[in-house]
Amino acid sequence: MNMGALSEDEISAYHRDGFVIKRGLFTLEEAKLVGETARNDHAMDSAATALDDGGGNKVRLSLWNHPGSGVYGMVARCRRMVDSVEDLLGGEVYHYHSKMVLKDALTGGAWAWHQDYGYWYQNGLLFPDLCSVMVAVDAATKENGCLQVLKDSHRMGRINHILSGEQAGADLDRVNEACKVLEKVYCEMDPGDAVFFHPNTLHCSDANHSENSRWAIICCYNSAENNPYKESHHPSYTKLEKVEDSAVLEAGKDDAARSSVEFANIADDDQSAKSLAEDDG
Ligand SMILES: O=C(O)CCC(=O)C(=O)O
Repeated sequence: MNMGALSEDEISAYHRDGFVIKRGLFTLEEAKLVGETARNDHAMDSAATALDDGGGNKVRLSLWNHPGSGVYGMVARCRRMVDSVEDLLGGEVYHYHSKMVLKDALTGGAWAWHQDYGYWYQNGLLFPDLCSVMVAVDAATKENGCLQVLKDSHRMGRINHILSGEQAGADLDRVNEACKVLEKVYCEMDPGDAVFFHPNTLHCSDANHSENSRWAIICCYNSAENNPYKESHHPSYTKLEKVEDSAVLEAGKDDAARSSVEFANIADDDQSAKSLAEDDG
């Protein structure tokens, strides 16, 4: 036990419900720093991939595999994040990737119901021993398309995923049945709040029809013992160098380096959704 930011009750809630919301994991100042850094980050903007959501809007995201030493990297590497995830997964974890979801006002697209392990299973991971942490950069509300989770759905195990448009979605018959018996929770969050969720937790979000953007950073971790058996576009075990929590604001002081990170080319590299189309013939 690392003594991360989550109490024993919160850890139990995660295992019971498949997610837990931690209010104020990051301060408003830290969330603002991440938002300001990202909004001025031309590399992030040009690396952003726009995926058709099937409803006339585009989901825009930028992704990086290694956390780096800028502000985004410090968010992913700081103790309150990593120690908390290690407390949830019961041992050492490494950085699997992070992304910024740039859900812009009026145009930001919807995410279909899916499980992260629905994608990652394709990457040679034997066990769903991973965890995603979404940190609100902007306030996330029902109106601007906050994350929705189906409480308890992690107990369903991995569901088949089918390529729809440019996203992989969980088998809709099963999702519809699950929606009849499980509670849907809107994860409304203030900047700096975080939701930790299990890779088999069904989640989605609506398009953003509001005047307010809903950007969020999502850091994903894999258990060190769950090293993939084959190579993919996300890294195999790479030791995660933890930093103190103060490193987030410290990194913001260096204007030249604060946005430093190497973005992945999702369009060319990410085969996990595309391979579903191939599997389906
Ligand atoms: O940003 C969102 O609303 C959802 C993102 C998501 O589901 C994912 O990255 O897997």
